[in-house]
Amino acid sequence: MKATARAHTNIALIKYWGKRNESLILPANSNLSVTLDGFSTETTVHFQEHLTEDSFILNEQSAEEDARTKIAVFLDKVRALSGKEIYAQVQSVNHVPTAAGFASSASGLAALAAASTKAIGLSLEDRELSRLARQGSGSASRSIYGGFVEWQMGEREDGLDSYAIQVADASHWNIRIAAVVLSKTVKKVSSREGMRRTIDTSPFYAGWLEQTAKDLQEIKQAIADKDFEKMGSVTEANCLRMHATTLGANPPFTYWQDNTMRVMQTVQGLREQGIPAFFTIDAGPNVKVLYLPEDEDKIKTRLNAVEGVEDIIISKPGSGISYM
Ligand code: 2P0
Repeated sequence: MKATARAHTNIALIKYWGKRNESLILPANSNLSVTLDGFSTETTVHFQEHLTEDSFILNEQSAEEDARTKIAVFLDKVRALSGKEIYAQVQSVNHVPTAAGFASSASGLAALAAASTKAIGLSLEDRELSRLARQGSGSASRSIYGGFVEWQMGEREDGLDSYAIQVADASHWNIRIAAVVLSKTVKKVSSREGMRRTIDTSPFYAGWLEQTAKDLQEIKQAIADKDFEKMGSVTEANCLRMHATTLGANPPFTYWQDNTMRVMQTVQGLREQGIPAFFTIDAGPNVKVLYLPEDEDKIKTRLNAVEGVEDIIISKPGSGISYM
């Protein structure tokens, strides 16, 4: 009753921002991401009859209580699915090129969903695995697949139709994504709390939702056509609109820092010089930059010169779940 799985993290081009059901983790909007080959989590789950509770070792250290609870709550769902009352030792390693606060719940919960279901003897299709991973962390539903992935919000109250599908595989389009690591990052509002506060209090939220449905259709067309300018401009506008909703929340907040703004302005400056580059930002200060492989040297040189940039980690579209 032991299995090991690896999942890569992902970056949303069309953001998931707000839940319509918090306990089932059902999103208020459909969203779309690229799986990144540069960041992954490898997780081993070992169910054993003699255990009386779940344990969790993360990067070779006993995990904190919050993380252990999240794992145990997720494994309760796996036990319920299998009908087996048995506890597990869980060991995870985050493969992140530098220690930069890039550890991701997306790769973590996707790898846990894959390893735990296999270890307990369930044989789930990708769609079922995505639906299960979603209930651990919304963005994990997308990390089941490689390449370009859409998490379809679904319509049902029970969440049975809320799972991710692959839009195009990793070989479809040879783009690059640079994760720009910033030197000082302050404690942020968690994405869970940020989403909740925004959906509950921001008057800008309705406008965000309305435009996001259109953005999703446009970006799917741009991906099918491999239209980089279109894909990048929709991505950047969608990111800016998501972050605008936080400024309208009560109390207002932002994930940006001064060095976040400097990277954004550098990317816009690259475009003014004819180099197609576009940024996107999640619930934190770090910036991801999308560009084409032929521009890599120029992009790296310019980003490395920005005050406050500590490192740049380059990814290509990566693969979905794999078993070791
Ligand atoms: C995304 N984010 O689409 C968005 C954009 C952050 C900003 O998904 O509450 O860890 O566990 O479902 O998936 C981060 O939130 O949140 C996220 P939960 P999750 O990638």
